[in-house]
Amino acid sequence: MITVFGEGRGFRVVWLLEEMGIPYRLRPVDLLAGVEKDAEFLAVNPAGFIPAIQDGNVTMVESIAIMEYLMGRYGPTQLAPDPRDPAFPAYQQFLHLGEAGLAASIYFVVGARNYAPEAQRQNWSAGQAQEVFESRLGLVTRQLARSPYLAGETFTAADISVTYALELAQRGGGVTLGEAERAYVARTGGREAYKRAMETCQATKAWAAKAAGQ
Ligand SMILES: N[C@@H](CCC(=O)N[C@@H](CS)C(=O)NCC(=O)O)C(=O)O
Repeated sequence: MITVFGEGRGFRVVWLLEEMGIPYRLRPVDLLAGVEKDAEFLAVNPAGFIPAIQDGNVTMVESIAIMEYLMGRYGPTQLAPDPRDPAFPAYQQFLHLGEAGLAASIYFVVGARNYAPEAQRQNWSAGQAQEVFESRLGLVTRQLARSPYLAGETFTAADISVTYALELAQRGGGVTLGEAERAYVARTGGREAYKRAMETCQATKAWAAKAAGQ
C-alpha cells in the first residue's frame, strides 16, 4: 500500500492516485503544529517538507517527480502522453511549469500574506514572486485559448499540476483568476477523482471552504 505523507502539494499526488485507481493511504503531517515534533515523518523526509511517499522500499519527495514515478511504474496512463504523441511537449512543459513557475513562486506570496509579521507582508521578494507567478500564468491563459486542457483535448497530469497552483493562488495568494482560468479550474475540479481526493484531504477541504467563504 502506498503511503502519501502530507497534504499541501500532496493533494496532487492523491488526485493522481484517484485518477489511476491505485490504493493508497494518506498520513497527515501538520506543518503548522511544528514538523520537529513529528519524528516518524522526519525519519521519512529529514528535510521536513511535504509531500513524501513510501511505496514498498521506495521513498520519494517532490510532487511532480512523485507523479512521474507513479505514472511510469503503474502506467501506461492517458494522464501521461507518450513522448511521440504531439501532445507530449506541451504536457511536459506545463507539468513542470505548474510547480517550478507557478506553485513555487505563489507559495512564498501565500506565506508573506498569511504568516509573515505585519511589517514584512509587502516585502520585495514577495512582490517579485507575485510577478513571476503572473508572467507564467500568462502562458496558461494563452494555452487555454487554444485548447480545453493544457496538453490539448485530453486531461493529463499537467492539469493536476497547474490546477493545484491556480487554486493555491486563489485561496491564499490573493490572486483573482480570469474567466478562462476560472472555467478551466471548474472543469478540472469537477472530475470525480478530484472530488474523491478532496474527501481524503480533509485539511485541504477545510481550507478551501474557508477561502470560499471569505
Ligand atoms: N517542489 C516541492 C515543494 C514542496 C513544498 O514546499 N511543500 C510545502 C507545503 S505544500 C512545505 O512542506 N513547506 C515547508 C517547508 O518547505 O519546510 C514539491 O512540489 O513537492
